[in-house]
Order: sequence, then structure tokens, then C-alpha cells
Amino acid sequence: MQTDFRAGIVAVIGRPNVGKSSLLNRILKYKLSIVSAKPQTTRDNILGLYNGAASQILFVDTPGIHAPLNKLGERLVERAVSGLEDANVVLYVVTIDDRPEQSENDRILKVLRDYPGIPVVLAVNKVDLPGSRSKILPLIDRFTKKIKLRDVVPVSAKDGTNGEVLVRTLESLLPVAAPLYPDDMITDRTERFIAQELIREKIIASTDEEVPHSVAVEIEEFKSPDEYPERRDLFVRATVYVEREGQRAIILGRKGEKIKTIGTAARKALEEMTGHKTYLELWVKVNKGWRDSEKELKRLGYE
Ligand SMILES: Nc1nc2c(ncn2[C@@H]2O[C@H](COP(=O)(O)OP(=O)(O)OP(=O)(O)O)[C@@H](O)[C@H]2O)c(=O)[nH]1
Ligand SMILES: [Mg+2]
Repeated sequence: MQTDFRAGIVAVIGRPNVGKSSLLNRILKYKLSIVSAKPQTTRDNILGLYNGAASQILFVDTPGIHAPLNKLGERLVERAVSGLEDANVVLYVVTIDDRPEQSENDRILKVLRDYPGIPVVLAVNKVDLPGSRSKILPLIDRFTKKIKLRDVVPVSAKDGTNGEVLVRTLESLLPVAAPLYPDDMITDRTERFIAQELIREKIIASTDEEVPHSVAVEIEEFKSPDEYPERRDLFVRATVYVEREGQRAIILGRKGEKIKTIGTAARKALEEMTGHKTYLELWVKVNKGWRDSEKELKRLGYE
């Protein structure tokens, strides 16, 4: 092995919806973290491993930092901030239209001031959007007035612009160290967890307003041929929790049509992930006020 191999943790931080998860998936060339057009999609710190010729980068995708409206929101922000604890480098993601004065960015800049020892790389995402070019320099100027940046990389998670440049920049800031995990490992998450997230992603994609935020998915049964060699198919049974009866009706749809569409999309995603023919059973239940219940948050894995 080379003597200058580098390894370490990069915490991916930013406000909701800037494309943190999309960027990570693009870099890892693997759909690890779910993505949606609605804010607060990611609810967990998710470890994704980049295994390169000269480095192993442990990326930690985090929930978007925002002003929380309920206990779930508080947990998400706490988790995102806790992602900084062990980080060697912060990848601060903004979009081409971000301003440091936006309340969420203002909050992030304050948090980052508490970690003055960690180098910060600013990724300016969505540069594929029209008119981006002329906005880059003024944006860099505004952010460098607020925070010491080690580097700035304009990127597009959508078309891949500068993905490699970003990886080279991040790896140059990591300590010289041996790989921390086996080089065939891509995440610390189980297929079961990713399955739960994929189901949630399909629900978010087909609902609006408060519904995506009110959904939690719990995997009740996950029987894979990988674990049970006598099985030929993957069987997944999951409960979808919502907060109100009206939301349940929305997810079920007229004559159960919506849940059927969601189920088909989720099943296809599970088949793609596992390579197994999949049977998916979804049950929708009302769990009043789970986002503000300590007990339910804990049970659903949002401690
Ligand atoms: N045009 C364009 N859209 C992008 C790009 N990257 C992400 N998006 C879109 O931005 C939206 C949010 O993407 P996510 O990756 O879920 O954002 P996030 O920062 O992880 O959001 P949270 O998990 O809610 O904090 C999705 O609709 C993406 O398709 C990009 O480079 N260009
Ligand atoms: Mg995300």
C-alpha cells in the first residue's frame, strides 16, 4: 500500500434541499441516501464509504439544518450537528442561489464557528441551473466574508460537474492513515434500513405539503434469500405511519390506487437494490402525534 494513503471523515452539512444526498450518491455511484424535491428528506446520519486508489473517505450524510417545528425536527438538527463531532473535514453544501444571511445558513455558520479546527470546503451545488456562472464569484465573496473556507468547488450532483475535483480536494485534507473499513464496504447501514428509506422516498414523491413530513416507515419483516437460502424471493412487510386519518386517506388514495402505485415503485427500487424478486406488503396506520412523542420517536429509531 502507498505510504501517503489518506483516510478520514467528511461531514456533509447544509440546509434542507440543497442536494447533500444527491451529491453523495453521485460521488459514491450508489443510491445510498434517499432524495426528494421536498425539504427534510434525510432523517439520519448515514455513512457512505468512498474507496479510491489514494483514499478512503467516510462521508456522513446528515439531515438539513433548519428551524425545527417539532421534536422530530429537533432530533434531525441535533443529529446533523453531531455529525461534526468526529469529522476531519466539513463539506458545506449550498446552492447557487444561497445567501449566508438566510436563517438556515446563518444557523449553520454559527454552528461551524464552534468547530474552528475543522477545515470547511464549500460545495456550490446545482450549477447546471441556467445563469449559474455569473453567480459563483459573488456567492464565494459573500460566504468568505462570514467563514474561513479551505476551498470552494462549484458542482452539479445532477450532471456530475466537478465531482472528481471535489473528491480530490476533500482527500487532500484528510490525514495520512490506513483505511478504516474494508474496501468493499459501502455503508454501515443494513439493507433493511435502506428498504425503509426507499419506501419513504416513494411516499414523499407522491404526496405533498405536510404528508411527506408526517410519514414514518417501520419494517416489520424482511426475509431475504441472502439470509434464508431456502427462499427464492425477498419478502418485505412494512407499516407506514401517518399522524392523522386524513393523511391515511391521502396515502391510500381513491380505491387504494395511490398506495398501489407507491408499492409498485418501492418494490422496483427494492428489486434494483437487492437483485431479488420482491414481494412488498404495505400497511398504513395512524399514529397520532408521533413526531412529538418521545416514546414513538425512540421506537421508530429517531432517538
Ligand atoms: N438542478 C439540480 N437539482 C439538484 C441537484 N442536486 C440535487 N438536486 C435536486 O434538489 C432536490 C433536493 O435534493 P436532496 O439530495 O434530497 O437534498 P438534501 O440536501 O439531501 O435535502 P434534505 O435531506 O432534506 O436535507 C431534489 O429534487 C434533487 O433532485 C443539482 O445538482 N442540480
Ligand atoms: Mg438529504
